[in-house]
Amino acid sequence: MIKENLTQYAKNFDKNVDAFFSNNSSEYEIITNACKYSLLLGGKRIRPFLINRFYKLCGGTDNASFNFEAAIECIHTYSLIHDDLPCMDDDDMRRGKPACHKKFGEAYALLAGDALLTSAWSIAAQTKDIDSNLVLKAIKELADYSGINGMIGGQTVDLLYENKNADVEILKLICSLKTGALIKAACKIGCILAGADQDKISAAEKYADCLGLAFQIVDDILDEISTEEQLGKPIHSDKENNKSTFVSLWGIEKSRKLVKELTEEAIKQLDVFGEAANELKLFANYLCAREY
Ligand code: GRG
Repeated sequence: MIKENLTQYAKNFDKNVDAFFSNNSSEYEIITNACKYSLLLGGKRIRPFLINRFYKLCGGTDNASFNFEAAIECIHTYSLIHDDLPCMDDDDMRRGKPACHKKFGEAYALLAGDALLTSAWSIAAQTKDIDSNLVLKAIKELADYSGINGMIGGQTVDLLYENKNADVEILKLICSLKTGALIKAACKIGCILAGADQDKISAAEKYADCLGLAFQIVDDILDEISTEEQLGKPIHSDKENNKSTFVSLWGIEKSRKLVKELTEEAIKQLDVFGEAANELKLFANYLCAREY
């Protein structure tokens, strides 16, 4: 049921996000094509789904949060494009297809990432039917969680600890910023756009904290036990880049136990929302039991 809801959401998202990307001159259509190639490569759409559902959970009744749903996926996609570049993780495949730089070359992949990041702000700023103070607050959250004290900070610590033995505290820091920051931004932005009170925003934030960590541990487990075909991307790339992972530090069994505890903790945080939060509870279970 939750799997179908997410698939249906992703289908609808893909149909509508396309409209944000067009070029005024065919001279530079390669960059529009590179952006759309990566954006429409079949991601799970977890972050936009979270914005959408927290918006609805906090009383949003229309589709006004869609611009932010598109914006956060643009930022996520840019991070994947840049992360796959030879100067970062140097991965050739993404979502089962050639990575952006393999398809369009490194220079255009760099530009496509830049274009997606800058488009995100334009798309978010064009939000209609929501109080502009709330839109501004949501833009700030998105920028902060994507930036130095968010995803970029996490990627930086990750790079600094290549070829060094990161301990669990460092790994948690990397995870909370690199993976957790955008997930947290998504949950909070959905609430903010709907004008939710601070108690609800804080509950969403705690749900996101647990979910983000559990999600990354699951990612590490899958990297250990799955095949390249199942994941659609190279496996063991952390090992090859001499990076520690939760699995390399804890082993599979302890990692799985922690995922279970974090999922239960995430679910508990949603009690303040009442029965309406059942779908997001199922979502936490689904995400942590995923096989790809
Ligand atoms: C290079 C600016 C820059 C940032 C890099 C997010 C990130 C930081 C790198 C991506 C690589 C990575 C393993 C990140 C951890 C978060 C994660 C598990 C991303 C994959 O997200 P999914 O599973 O991907 O939502 P899909 O393909 O479904 O969108």
